[in-house]
Amino acid sequence: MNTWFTEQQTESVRLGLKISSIVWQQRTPFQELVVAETDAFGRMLVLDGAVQTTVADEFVYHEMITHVPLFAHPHPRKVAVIGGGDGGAIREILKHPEVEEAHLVEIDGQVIDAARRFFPTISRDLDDKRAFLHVTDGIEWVRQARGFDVMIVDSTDPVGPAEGLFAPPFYRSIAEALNPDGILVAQSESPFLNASVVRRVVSGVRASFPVTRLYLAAIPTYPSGLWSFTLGSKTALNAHGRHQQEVLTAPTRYWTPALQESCFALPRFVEELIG
Ligand code: AG3
Repeated sequence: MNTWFTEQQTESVRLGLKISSIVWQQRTPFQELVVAETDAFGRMLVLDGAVQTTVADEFVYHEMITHVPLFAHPHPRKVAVIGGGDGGAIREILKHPEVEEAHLVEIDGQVIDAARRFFPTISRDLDDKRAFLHVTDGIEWVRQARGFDVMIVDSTDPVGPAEGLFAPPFYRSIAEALNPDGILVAQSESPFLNASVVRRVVSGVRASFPVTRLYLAAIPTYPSGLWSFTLGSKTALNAHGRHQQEVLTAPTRYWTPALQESCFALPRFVEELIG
């Protein structure tokens, strides 16, 4: 089979991946879901034409969206992921022994079902006794949530069901759901190809969090390969050094203690982008 999957990332940029098979394809009530086998990155999950995750590079995204905020927090006990139905963020969060509850709030239950069925290495901890699954609208759910230490917005691009997850009122309601020392992280797209989204997320988070930082990671199957995450903290980020002890119950492949200390140092063009 000589078939190519193409993601139209912008009007003038496409990503092409050679695929050996389409494993599953379905229209859910929210989006078009495709699972395909790629030659270069292994099995891949696509929602509405946008690559969400591949078996070969998912570790970068899932480790960086979780360990950076969890180690920035002095005692992350209660954590929530909004989106992230594949379960990769939950798997990483549960490597922290001090986490007592990891809530997953996914609007599309069929993403969770597909992850369980086709991505066992990513979804494997969704049945952990510290994992709590809520198949519901994240915006509504966060409005009534209280007492969280860390909230992670693991969303798709800001179109369709995820649009409201990029809006300032959502960050405000996350700030209210967090404890006084709480931390938010949201995936904030590519500084090369989605500069206006990066700015939108940073300014939205700044409006509700006194401390706002951006950090980057290299994710080859996402637009431009350079991806950003925006962190908001209600208090100063004090270097309590928890990341220097070997506290994780399973190893990481991208995140390291040294990366934790250096990840907020940005390339100049990104510093200028966010002002
Ligand atoms: N969520 C971020 C995916 C955004 C990728 N965008 C794109 N390919 N146009 C990933 C979910 C993984 N848990």
